[in-house]
Amino acid sequence: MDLQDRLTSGDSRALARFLTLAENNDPEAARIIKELYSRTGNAYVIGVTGPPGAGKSTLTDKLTKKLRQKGKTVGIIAVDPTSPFTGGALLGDRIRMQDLFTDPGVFIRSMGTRGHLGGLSRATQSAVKAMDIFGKDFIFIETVGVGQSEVDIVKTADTVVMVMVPGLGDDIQAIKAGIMEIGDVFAINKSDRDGADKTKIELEMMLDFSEKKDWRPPIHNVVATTDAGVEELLECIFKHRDYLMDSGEFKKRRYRNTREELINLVKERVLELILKDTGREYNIDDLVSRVLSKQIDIYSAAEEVLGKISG
Ligand SMILES: Nc1nc2c(ncn2[C@@H]2O[C@H](COP(=O)(O)OP(=O)(O)OP(=O)(O)O)[C@@H](O)[C@H]2O)c(=O)[nH]1
Ligand SMILES: [Mg+2]
Repeated sequence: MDLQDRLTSGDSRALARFLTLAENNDPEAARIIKELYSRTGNAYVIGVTGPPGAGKSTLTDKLTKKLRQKGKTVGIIAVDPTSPFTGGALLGDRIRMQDLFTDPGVFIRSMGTRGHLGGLSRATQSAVKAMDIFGKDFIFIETVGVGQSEVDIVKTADTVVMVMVPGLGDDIQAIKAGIMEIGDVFAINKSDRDGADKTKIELEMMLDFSEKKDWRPPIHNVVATTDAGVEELLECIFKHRDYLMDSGEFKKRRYRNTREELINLVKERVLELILKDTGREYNIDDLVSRVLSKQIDIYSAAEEVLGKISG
């Protein structure tokens, strides 16, 4: 059987193999997705993000166990386990999610920041598609909520769970612009620590001041390590899903994401074509030097590059 058949027949080694191809931007991964595209779009994608060490993996582990109890299958994509903030997280995740590694209904994959950033987001999107084709009911994408690329990745989820911890104080102020708009559900994890109620009040106040939308993100106190509040958090996620479905917002989100993905693919492909065209690498660095030394202006430089495909 070839990889494609093994993937659709539920062979998890085939899924692992496929994800490696996707990560390496191997054309075989794109070919398989092309063939099986009609099977995508069924899994519900949950983004889990928040500051380093907030308990995202522990919470994902607990949410996954609840979904398994309900008979659902789960895929987990942990993005960026090699970031400087989270050194060794991969090993940590193995410990935090160890029961899940032996559960055939769960597939866990870590994706590193290898290559450049556009590549990571494409690889993540391919991974979501592969797990979806594979038949997973729910897919988690865990990313550290630091940096635009991580935010872009998690924005492709259907429901984004923002994990906060007590005592963030000024940090909340600093990151609020980015987080307030992408969080659909807020979890204040480590609520066994002091200041959990205060953090909740602060977050509620911030929501009061932010732009009013039809869906007001619920804020939930949880303790991932003891499972306290996790069932209620999962209910909040389901409520958000119902809201998306009933309001038509689900279709709008998927439209927005597909549009963005399409544009990015085209952009990436065009750039690739230009830079690799006719077998000789286009020397973009040379052009940059010429712009800097004012031998050419930047608009003409861009036209020169584009001229390679249009003319
Ligand atoms: N006290 C307390 N500790 C927790 C709780 N949840 C997680 N932790 C601990 O916090 C640490 C980090 O947990 P992780 O689940 O790895 O956090 P993370 O957000 O995935 O971390 P990175 O992926 O490295 O950013 C671990 O030592 C956990 O045991 C909680 O609710 N209360
Ligand atoms: Mg983690």
